[in-house]
Amino acid sequence: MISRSLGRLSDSTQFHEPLDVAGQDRIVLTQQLEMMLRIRYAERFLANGRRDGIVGGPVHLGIGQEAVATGVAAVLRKSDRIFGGHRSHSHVLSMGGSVYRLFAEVLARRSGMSRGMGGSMHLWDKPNGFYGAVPIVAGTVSLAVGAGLAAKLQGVQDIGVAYLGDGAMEEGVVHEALNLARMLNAPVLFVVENNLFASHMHISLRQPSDSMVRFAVANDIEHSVVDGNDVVKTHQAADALVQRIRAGHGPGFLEAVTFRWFGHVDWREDIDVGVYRSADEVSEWRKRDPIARLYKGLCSAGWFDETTMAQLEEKISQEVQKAWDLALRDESPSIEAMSDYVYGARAA
Ligand SMILES: Cc1ncc(C[n+]2csc(CCOP(=O)(O)OP(=O)(O)O)c2C)c(N)n1
Ligand SMILES: [Mg+2]
Repeated sequence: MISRSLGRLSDSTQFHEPLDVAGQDRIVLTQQLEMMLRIRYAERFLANGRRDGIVGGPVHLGIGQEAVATGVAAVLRKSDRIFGGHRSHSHVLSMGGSVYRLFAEVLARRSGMSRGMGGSMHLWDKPNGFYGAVPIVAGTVSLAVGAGLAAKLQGVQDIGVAYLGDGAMEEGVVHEALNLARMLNAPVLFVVENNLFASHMHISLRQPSDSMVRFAVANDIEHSVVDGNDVVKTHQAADALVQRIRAGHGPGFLEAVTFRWFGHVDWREDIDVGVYRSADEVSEWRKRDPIARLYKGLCSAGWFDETTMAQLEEKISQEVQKAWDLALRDESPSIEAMSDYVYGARAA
């Protein structure tokens, strides 16, 4: 039987209440609400585009998980070195990445983040600190350690950041990366989005414990575990870890417990193929919605109301619609671009 070390944190019936925003900065929280809405609206467009056959390649949606990247990005700099994987729309957008260029990439337009040749799982936005995502699970984790180490050798206070999932924790390279990061005291933050699933398999079928921080403990790495649907707690935990990393005390490890509303890939819920994933569980987790919880917290504090929320949603909806329309009108890359940039050696 799996050891449920996470306890309440992984229980879908818990944490439905509004966030406690007492003592928090109203402007920061409003910006975080806006960012989470931007990520969600953008992913909804991608979901619908995929469903309607406008998007050709697969899209891995993180709707429901927006608070993780939003809370973490709040303590990152554009000069940091951030790496992601197959589900990285939120990672790139939370750093200020352009929704238009994300759409253009997924729609295979030459204006896309990877010149339209990579799609949803090959995002790159170095000006905003995003050094890249690849579909190979755990494929960028060791790169983040190297990039952090490079910053240390360069004498700058920038850090490497590796976003990975609970499934990625099962790859051998992650354990080498954790060990090396600690042995060299590399300035790197590991952010594990523990959404309890890898593809269609629940964690209880894959690991003897649902806790990811146990691997940080094993490597003597400073760590925290938070409700990843609470942007305030995620932000606070990331802040404490990153301050320590920038001060030269070596790596940090943040486990954010969360859940994706859609299935593994594209817009379906996967309640038919999922082991342990039922319509009831998805609907319970929807009540733990990171956006609704922050919105309700802001309302309780008297900082927000239905009208301001409607205005904000209208603004984001228009912004995202404009980005989509613009990207749709762009051209696809030429055939030569493939030999120049994919199989050839022309500089990016
Ligand atoms: C090395 C490798 N093995 C398997 C796959 C197929 N695959 C893609 S995503 C995924 C599950 C990853 O789960 P997790 O790391 O928890 O991320 P999540 O999808 O939950 O965000 C798998 C097995 C792959 N892309 N790369
Ligand atoms: Mg997962």
